Amino acid sequence: ISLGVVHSHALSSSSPSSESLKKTFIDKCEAFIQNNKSSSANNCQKIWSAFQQAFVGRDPCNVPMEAYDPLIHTVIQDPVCNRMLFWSKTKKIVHDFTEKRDCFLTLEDTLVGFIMNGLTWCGKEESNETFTTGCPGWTDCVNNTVRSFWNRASAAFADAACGDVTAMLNGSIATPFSPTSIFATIEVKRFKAAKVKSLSVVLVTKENKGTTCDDPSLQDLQKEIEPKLKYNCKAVPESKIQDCISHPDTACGACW
Ligand code: AVW
Repeated sequence: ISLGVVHSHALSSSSPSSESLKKTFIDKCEAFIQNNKSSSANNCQKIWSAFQQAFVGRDPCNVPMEAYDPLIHTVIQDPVCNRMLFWSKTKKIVHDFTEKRDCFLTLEDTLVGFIMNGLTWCGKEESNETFTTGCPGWTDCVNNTVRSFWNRASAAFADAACGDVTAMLNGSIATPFSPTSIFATIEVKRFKAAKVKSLSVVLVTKENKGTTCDDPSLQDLQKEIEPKLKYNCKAVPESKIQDCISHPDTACGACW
């Protein structure tokens, strides 16, 4: 089955320092479109304009997620039912996994997620400039330029969810369903039973240690989703996922 998605992680991961954010943005945007023909209706210049208006000339600690609405509405992105992969505290293993195979799609495999992954940016009051250094960190202020982007992009990704959705959570930490995570505060709240049939949690564990699917935080997750939405959870040893990463020919369905 062709998803019309080519994982483009390898194309560019360099971060700009003195080089302009615009060039990095347009280059990554065009590289993505080259490799994902299903997104060829997008215009990178138009997307850049919609993106930069969210934060240029604004206090970098006062950019609400709604500032990125024009960006989200400018991007043309096909929903990919049954293949959407959400994650929390599992960034590395999830992307090592999706990089090797086309059966799952994360936010970072979509156009805006791919472009902004690894980048830092912000504006300044009374300035037309775009900065890539000296920007507020993730927890320095609630409405910071970068965090609001990821909140808004995550909301759009979750709004597009349909069919069977998967979430890879970390079974090596005390609270795999962290109440302050983007997954808990934004994504789960947007799964609608009218479109989403089921939520399958893959709890990545270190060899029979750590949390299990009975964990209280996962019970909270189950309570949080609409009752019509089916829920299941499976603890999967990290080594099993690592095996699947090393053997990309293994069918995705055999990985957990
Ligand atoms: P995460 P989420 N300081 O692994 O559920 C700096 O907690 O929130 O998973 N950077 C941070 C901080 C922090 N305190 N907290 C989070 N981040 C950044 C989008 C950092 O880059 C996808 F669709 C970390 O790797 C997933 O389903 C990233 O946020 C979901 O949202 C994820 O934090 C993952 O977000």
